[in-house]
Amino acid sequence: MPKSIVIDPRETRKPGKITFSDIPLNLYTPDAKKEAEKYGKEALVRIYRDMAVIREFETMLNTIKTKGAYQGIAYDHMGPAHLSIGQESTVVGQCLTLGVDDFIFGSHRSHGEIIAKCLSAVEKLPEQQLSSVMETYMGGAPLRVVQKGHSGSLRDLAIDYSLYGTLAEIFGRANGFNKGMGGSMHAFFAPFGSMPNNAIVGGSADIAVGAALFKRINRRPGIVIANIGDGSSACGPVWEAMMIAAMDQYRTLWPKEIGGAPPILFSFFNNFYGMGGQTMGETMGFKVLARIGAGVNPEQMHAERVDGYNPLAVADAIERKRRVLLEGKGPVLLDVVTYRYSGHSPSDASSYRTKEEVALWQKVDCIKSFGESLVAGKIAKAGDLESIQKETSDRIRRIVELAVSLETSPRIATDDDEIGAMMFSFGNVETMQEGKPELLLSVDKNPRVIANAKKSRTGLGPDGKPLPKAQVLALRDAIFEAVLHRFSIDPSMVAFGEENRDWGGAFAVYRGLTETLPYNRLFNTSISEGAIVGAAVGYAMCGGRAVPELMYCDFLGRSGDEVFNQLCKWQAMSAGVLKMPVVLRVSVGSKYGAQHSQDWTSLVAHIPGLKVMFPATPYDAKGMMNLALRGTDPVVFFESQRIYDIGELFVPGGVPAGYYEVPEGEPVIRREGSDITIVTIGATLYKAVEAAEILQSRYSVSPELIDARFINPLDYGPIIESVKKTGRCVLASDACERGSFLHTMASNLSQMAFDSLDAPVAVVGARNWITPAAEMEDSFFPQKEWILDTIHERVLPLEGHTVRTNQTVPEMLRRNRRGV
Ligand SMILES: Cc1ncc(C[n+]2csc(CCOP(=O)(O)OP(=O)(O)O)c2C)c(N)n1
Ligand SMILES: [Mg+2]
Repeated sequence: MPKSIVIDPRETRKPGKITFSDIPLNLYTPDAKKEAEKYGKEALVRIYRDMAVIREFETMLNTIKTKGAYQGIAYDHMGPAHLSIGQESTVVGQCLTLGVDDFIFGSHRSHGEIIAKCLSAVEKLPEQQLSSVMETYMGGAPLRVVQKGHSGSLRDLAIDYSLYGTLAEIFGRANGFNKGMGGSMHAFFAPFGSMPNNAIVGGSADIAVGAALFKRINRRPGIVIANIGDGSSACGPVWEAMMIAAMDQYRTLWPKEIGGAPPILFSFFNNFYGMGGQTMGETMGFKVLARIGAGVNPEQMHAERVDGYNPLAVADAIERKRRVLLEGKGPVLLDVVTYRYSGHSPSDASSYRTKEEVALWQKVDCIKSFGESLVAGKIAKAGDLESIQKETSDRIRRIVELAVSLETSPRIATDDDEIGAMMFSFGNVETMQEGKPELLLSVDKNPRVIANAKKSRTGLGPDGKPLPKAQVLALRDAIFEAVLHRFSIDPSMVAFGEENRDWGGAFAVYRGLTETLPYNRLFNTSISEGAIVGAAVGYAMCGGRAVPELMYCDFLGRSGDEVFNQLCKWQAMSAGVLKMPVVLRVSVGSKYGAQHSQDWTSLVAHIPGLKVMFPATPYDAKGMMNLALRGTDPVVFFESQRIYDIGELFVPGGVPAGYYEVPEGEPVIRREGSDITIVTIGATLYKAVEAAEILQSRYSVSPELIDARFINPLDYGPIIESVKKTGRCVLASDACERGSFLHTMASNLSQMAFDSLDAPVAVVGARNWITPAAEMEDSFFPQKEWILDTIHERVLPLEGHTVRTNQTVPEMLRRNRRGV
């Protein structure tokens, strides 16, 4: 079903010019009377109080970091504290009109955001809901600490609770909102709409887009704000996030009732510095950050500059933009002008700016100025404000006392039962959300399902010989079956990436899905690998299941941060509060040269927090995809382009039509033998099958062939059992030999099965070169001869064998010396 938008040369070649709309700069006009009417006296005083609380909280952290004590309470805080002293009005203004359903994501400098969002929720939540959150979150542990001896109102208690949960988190304590696993730069409190903060500059941008997509697609209320710094406006993933957020398709192709573009607001807290780099005049060329929006879409992202030193100017902008977002007309960009007096961190000597500049901003300090306006407008008396300062200082002192005490606020155990147990959630969840999955066509009417029904489910004919490829249910069909099954039962499931829709998936894995799924469940994205993965992370952490795709493994570098720092870490950094049901499909190429033919399984194997799977047969592809798609952990699912066409050659009966799963982490024996164990990962299995046949027929050596199929988690048990029997082991895969995961496996086997080994464990990998042209590829990827020659030279001399390649130890030495 091709798209209906026609690109007409008569239109696109017409001469003309684009005119831009004016970009408003600081157009809010303060009006004390109107503001008092609109917000009421109490709310205005609360703005002052909230700003004062944040200021005191961060002043406390600064004092502890620089002097080792606060109000006489000594403490050595070893971790970071990126303070936003001076910026309080931005966050309090932002949260003034936000509801609990509105989410904010932030940066390394987000203590203020967490506190502002929590205090806003404390004010807005009905009392019963408020106490229920506090009583149930982490089994009520943080609540019990602040409850002891507290005599004020429930909302007052909830303020203590918010501050204590945040500070305990910063200090790495078990009562922290994320059990101390997030710490200062990653702390958050989801029940109040304060979502993960990110130590990677700009890291929240694409994650927040994913959260906004979740809201849109699953019809959830509220908007999503990505609070990021001016420095982050130069980061690739931030641009990618804006591109995905601004895609035309939300308005042109998605069902109207979805409501338009995802409700995402990119809020740049523009303090004019990224550490010491000055974004206005030095490291960037935009002069005014709000200009960025004009390059993104005709609406110019509704961008404007807001005076972030006036909380009410920020509140006004958020309220107006919120309406735009809820109407589906986003994305929105705000350039929120602000300034931090504190250094980038407490150790920053501020050598990049003058004292005079800091003094200029201090003179118009947001808290001082706002206090003065309250007094001038007769909203509060100077004495009231002094009382707020005093109460705040007493409150922070109380919280610090509780948070520094190891007795009241212990740390979690640093072992596998505690930290290790947070790495994966091992969920078994049929559907991430309730409801009826949206399908355009029932599964049985899907054209590909109908076509597949005519195919042989086994790759072997009655004579035991492989059937022609066109007749068999291939590996790509097997993946399709698993994906379609989960789409048909989990209403929250979405898949997106490049060429996911009309093209039929980059390698035809999704052919037929377009007919069955509306745009809001299966869509093409811009060519934004970082944001594709980042959006999936945000979508999943809000409670949906996402299947993003990287067209080639070689593009993993483009999504490096999202895979290596986000996808893998948020379950543990949230102490299990968040789940990460994301299956990242990664196609491993061949025949396309150096930048399209690399197996990078080893890169992801190295990163804690990822499950890594690499099926090599259709049976496994379906069973492993089924397994991945009902879990709640991030899985990087590798698929080799070399074998997308292959039928099932190992499992008698072929690929079952119904649902089944491959047991997690279990390697499978493809051929039993007694003299040598050959373990493969991925498509190298088929080269090893050829080598095994020669070993048996030509040299009477009986090989046991194991397909690891999992990289993490991996049960070494069956491999060790095999090695115990054979005493010898060779490992082979298409990954470049140096740094390959196979070396980890070899090292583990050498230690775990040392007594059974008669020879060293040998590794056969691809050459440590660029992948040459298709015609020369056999000199790069492991061939059956390499396996045989390696066995002959390093494991078990094969009588009468003539080597074709040099797999000797001196050659290994030579190659390593040359770095190849
Ligand atoms: C990807 C990345 N690069 C560099 C850093 C180191 N770093 C931490 S904060 C920062 C400056 C960020 O500036 P900005 O986005 O304006 O936020 P601000 O610190 O001003 O709040 C840098 C370079 C990082 N954390 N992540
Ligand atoms: Mg900055």
